[in-house]
Amino acid sequence: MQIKENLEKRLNGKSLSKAENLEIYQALQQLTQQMLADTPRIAGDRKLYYVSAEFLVGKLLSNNLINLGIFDEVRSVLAQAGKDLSEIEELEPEPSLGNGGLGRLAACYLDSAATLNLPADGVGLLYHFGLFRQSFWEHKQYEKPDAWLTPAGWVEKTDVSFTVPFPGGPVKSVMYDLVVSGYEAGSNRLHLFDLETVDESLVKDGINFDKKDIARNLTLFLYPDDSDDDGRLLRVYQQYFMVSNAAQLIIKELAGKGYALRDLHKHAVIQINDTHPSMIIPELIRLMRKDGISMDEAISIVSKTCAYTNHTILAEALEKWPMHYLRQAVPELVPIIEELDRRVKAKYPDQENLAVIDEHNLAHMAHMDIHYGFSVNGVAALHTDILKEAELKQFAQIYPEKFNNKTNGVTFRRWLMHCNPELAEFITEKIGSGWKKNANELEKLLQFQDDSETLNRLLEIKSQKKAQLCKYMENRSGIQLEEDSIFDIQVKRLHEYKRQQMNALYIIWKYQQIKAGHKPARKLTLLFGAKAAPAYIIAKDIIHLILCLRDFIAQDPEVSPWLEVVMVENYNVTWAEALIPACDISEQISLASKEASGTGNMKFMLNGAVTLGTEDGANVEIHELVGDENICIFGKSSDEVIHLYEDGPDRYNPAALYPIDPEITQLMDFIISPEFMRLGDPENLGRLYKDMTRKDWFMALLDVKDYIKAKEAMLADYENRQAWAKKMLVNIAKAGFFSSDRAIAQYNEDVWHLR
Ligand code: 26Q
Repeated sequence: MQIKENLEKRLNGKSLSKAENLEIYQALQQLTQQMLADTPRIAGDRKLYYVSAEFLVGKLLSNNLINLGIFDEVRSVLAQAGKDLSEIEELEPEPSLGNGGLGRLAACYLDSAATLNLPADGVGLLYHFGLFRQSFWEHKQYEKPDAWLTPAGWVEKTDVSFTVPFPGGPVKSVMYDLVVSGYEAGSNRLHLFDLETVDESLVKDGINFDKKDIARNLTLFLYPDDSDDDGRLLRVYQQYFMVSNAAQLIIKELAGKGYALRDLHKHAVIQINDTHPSMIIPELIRLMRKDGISMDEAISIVSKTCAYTNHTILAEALEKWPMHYLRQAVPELVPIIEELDRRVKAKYPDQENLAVIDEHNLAHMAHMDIHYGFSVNGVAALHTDILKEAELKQFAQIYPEKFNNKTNGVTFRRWLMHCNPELAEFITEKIGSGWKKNANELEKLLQFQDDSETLNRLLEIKSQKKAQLCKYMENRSGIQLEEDSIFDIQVKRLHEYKRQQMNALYIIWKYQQIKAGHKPARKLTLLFGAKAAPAYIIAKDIIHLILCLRDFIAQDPEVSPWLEVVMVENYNVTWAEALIPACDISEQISLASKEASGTGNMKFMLNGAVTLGTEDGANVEIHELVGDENICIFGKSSDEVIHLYEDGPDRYNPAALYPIDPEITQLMDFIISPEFMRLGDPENLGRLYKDMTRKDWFMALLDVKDYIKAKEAMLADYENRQAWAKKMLVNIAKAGFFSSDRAIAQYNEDVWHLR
């Protein structure tokens, strides 16, 4: 049946042109769901289970339409009826089942695994409330629960259920499935486990709730990182619930294929996404022991099945659970974890830094993964080097064969074809459509790097995407952006190491320059999007600073024609899809050595933005690929930074810069100046000022002058439009390496060996 007829049948005969957008959305969703159900399930004799506490999938309608190959057809059928697909899509709620990079990466990887027709399912939790919904009031962040689950959505209840043994008594799970479609390929599943007894009515005002009643609250919330302490025990319960279900599902599927449990490692591979699912190791051992397998053999089988990805080098983000938590939440795992620790200590009696359980009775989840998994990978070349040479050096020395790098990637279906169809079509016009299946073919664009017609088209498309963002912004926030200004964008979680505060210092500098009469060649619009973890005080102070700067500048008629600050409320995947294609300057300014990879940097590059960044994470690889001409790198190197941290008391001290360096003093003093304090809250601004001038743990003051210089150089470069367009072109052409298809192919080649 034709799409139009099919939709109208679902609308009970109503014509498309007469139907409301919501009705059309529902009809389209059902049609798509039906087509997904009809796509062949990818099968194989050796399957991957990607276990992750987060899957930040984003809206699914367009993504599925693209993967089913009917996006263009649907769009034009709707257009003929006077309907706009992007307006219809607006009605879809976004599942926010992730905090940021790690969760979004998991979603890109599922997309690519299905596209490559690899048997690979995701396993995670069905949070009733995703990451909190952010709003701003009086220059501050407020958090509200995000009830994203709607009765008629993409998630389908299955009849699979397991019993999870908790100390307070067993609980029963329910498995929900989301179809993961590959691009013109078969489909896999994302299995999300829920607890039947969860009670949404526990959530009243805000995002606080009774954390003690496990049976009623287990899957209510996704944890924001750097969460408050009293949630930690509940997080252990959540993690155990996730891995126990995952382990039982894996074993059930193995048995379903007729294989013995001892052959697990031959038919299954488990990717542990950061340490959040690490307890799957002792849980599998526990289940094997129950099945009569000896401890030695169980450990050996599990160690051949599990692989671990590390996503962070920040010590405070590495999970270390107090043993008394584990005794309380997962008593049956404790003797197993103790045995795993005993074996390590027996083998390496003099090396305390290899222990699973340390002298403070903390269980190091990463250590357990490294000893009892067969692969450990970092997520960008620099990150893996730092793991091998510094953070996890003691492990790399005893297990050199386990360590490998897998530089992150992003799916070009969502991050180009869906969010920037104009650019995607133009690329296809120039080099054919082979790039959609083989992203390296984007390099063919290089032959046009001196072709002024191509360059002009790139500039036109960028203007078009900027105009679209202006409209979108006006509709959603009532803010009128200036289309002809330079769009400089920093969107990512709010964290001190990502240094949104350094960007804010640039804004202060620019404000002061304009006040002093140095008018720029063109207006600059700085766009931010970031959620701060609710308990992360300094991060919230940084949001406060940015929001105050926004209004302070907007109220100044001398400066506002040249400078504007915008912070979007509730930044999420949907916002990213609108912002990234419209970006001129991509801000990737983390303190070198701190950002494991970054994936936003890749999405921006792919959409023709030029990176302003430090030599950190995957920026290093972007730099290598595009060359000095097509990226703007500044700041201290990771080696320098690592030395500064090693130098102990002689380490970097901001007091050497403030109040000694007059330029830095002028920037910092602005924050506590009476006229600025009048607009903001003296408590927040005072605290941030103190922190930045006395601690500055992520060294914003160290790099800020270099940063200002680099940004100014970029703004000057921007004025040579042809030269800038050439930079855009080279960035797009070289982005192929950052396709998640490449990343997944490498995981499969080196780690998974699926078949
Ligand atoms: C830990 C304990 C308790 C509560 C929460 C957490 C928690 C939650 C989320 C710890 C970490 C996260 C998320 C980490 C994350 O997103 N890391 C990012 O991963 C990306 C994909 O590899 C990288 O590109 C980023 O550089 C990295 O910051």
